[in-house]
Amino acid sequence: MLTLDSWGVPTWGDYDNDGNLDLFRSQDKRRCRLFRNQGDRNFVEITTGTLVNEPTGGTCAAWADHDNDGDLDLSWHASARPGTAPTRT
Ligand SMILES: [Ca+2]
Ligand SMILES: [Ca+2]
Repeated sequence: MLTLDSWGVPTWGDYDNDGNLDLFRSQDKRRCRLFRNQGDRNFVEITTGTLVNEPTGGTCAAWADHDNDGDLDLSWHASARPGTAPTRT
């Protein structure tokens, strides 16, 4: 069971191109979380890499192939910090 302690947006995308949809969960002002679909109804949390190490978290996210290279890219709006409104891709 997945428990989360902040609001955010779940979004599905196949980040590793294995044919199984993976789950990215933005979390406001907390580290975002990425779960790799094992293909057998089980998910494993990915805890390393840029997608999950943004300390400010994010409020919304979407997968798309922004640069047309055939791989999904993820954009999310980072949680507000005083004087900034960054968007990560
Ligand atoms: Ca996948
Ligand atoms: Ca791409």
